[in-house]
Amino acid sequence: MTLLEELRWRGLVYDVINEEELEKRLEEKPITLYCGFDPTADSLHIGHLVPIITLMRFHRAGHRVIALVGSGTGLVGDPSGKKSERILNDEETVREWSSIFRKQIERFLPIDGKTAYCMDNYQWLGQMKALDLLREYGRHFSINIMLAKESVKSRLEEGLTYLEFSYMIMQSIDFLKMYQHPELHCEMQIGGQDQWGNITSGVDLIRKIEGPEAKAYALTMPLVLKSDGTKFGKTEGGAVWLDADKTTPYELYQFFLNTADDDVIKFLKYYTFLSKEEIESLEKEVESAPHFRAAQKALAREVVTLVHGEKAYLQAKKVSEALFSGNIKDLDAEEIGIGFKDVPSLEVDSDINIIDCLVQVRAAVSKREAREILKNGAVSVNGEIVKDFEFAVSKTNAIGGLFTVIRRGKKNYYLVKH
Ligand code: 383
Repeated sequence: MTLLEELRWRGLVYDVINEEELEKRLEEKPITLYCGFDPTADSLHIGHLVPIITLMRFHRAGHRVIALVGSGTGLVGDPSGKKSERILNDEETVREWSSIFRKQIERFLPIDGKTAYCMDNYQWLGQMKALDLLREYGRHFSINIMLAKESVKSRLEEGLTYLEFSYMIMQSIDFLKMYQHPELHCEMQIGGQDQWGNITSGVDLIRKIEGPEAKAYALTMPLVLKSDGTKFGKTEGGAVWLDADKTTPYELYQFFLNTADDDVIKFLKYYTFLSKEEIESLEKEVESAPHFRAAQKALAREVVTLVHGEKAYLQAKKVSEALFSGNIKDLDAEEIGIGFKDVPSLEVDSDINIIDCLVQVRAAVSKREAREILKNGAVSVNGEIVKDFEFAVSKTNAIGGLFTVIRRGKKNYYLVKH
């Protein structure tokens, strides 16, 4: 399979400019391509992961890749796919977020300045004079064409300011600058399907300035949708982040582990480097033994290992398995903290009777109910069933002297912190 054939098989090709020519061009000699990321938050999220992994696929196939951090465009705000104007962040915040983005990108691409680069468009956009912008570039942009772009058209009713209207010009200048760059000679841009308008506008600018013979290529990837049609990557708590302090490796593991059977093969193709054979064999397993969730486990393993490394993956898996089987005795205090970050908890500074404890942590609504569930054997403390009404929850028996884990029934966990 050629790279483009592989991307097609993975469902990663939504639209391409010059598909046939691109196919030839990629086989001929290495190409330089880029994808841009605007620092609009203090971390990248899993929506950015598909284009990052796609850059990795090109890099592994021998092409040169550029991850462009948009400290310049981040000060403007892309209207593509957005229903309303963005918040205008100050320069310092954007600069700080850019440096976070750069560090995160370095986890995925070996930025060596030869085969993989990380650029920042503030370098050229930050210096540009208003008159140059209008005279050198503005004259190549037709208002008619700009108004016809989806990102603009869809916002005409809701409202769009001149600031965001100008966004596509900025992104087009980026493509042109990197195309003209003597060392980079970047001929291709990739992005999500929401970026089509901005990317094609850059291709047009290159042709206008460099002449109709200039070759610039573009490829967009589909928006990641779940089988129910909703956007992938959002939880009740918001985005799924690549920063371990915002979304822990365990939470990331759980997120992918909970992928629906109908989606898991598609996501294995998007988010992993597993081969066609491996994915097809997992596809058979989803059909014959869905309850084993082999495909989900492979997906969660690949993503967590890629984003946070093997150690974090093994720990997330261990916590996940212990919670699933109820064998929490295998976990140390750190792992308990990871696994029970969001369960109801109670802080105590001395021993506490089990019945009082069950009521206080709201595992039971009354002492009566607490006795009932104890009698029925529905309560376990640190993995052992407790029936004794006099049992004391104590620091001496706590895991690592810190936590007592209480379970009611099969799935309801509570944490006592000593
Ligand atoms: C800035 C300058 C360029 C080229 C691109 C940009 C950023 C672009 C944008 N992209 C999104 C972002 O930054 O706004 N205008 O959050 C997302 N991307 C990628 C991908 C995606 C897009 O970073 O579809 C998801 O991740 O293109 O929404 O010269």
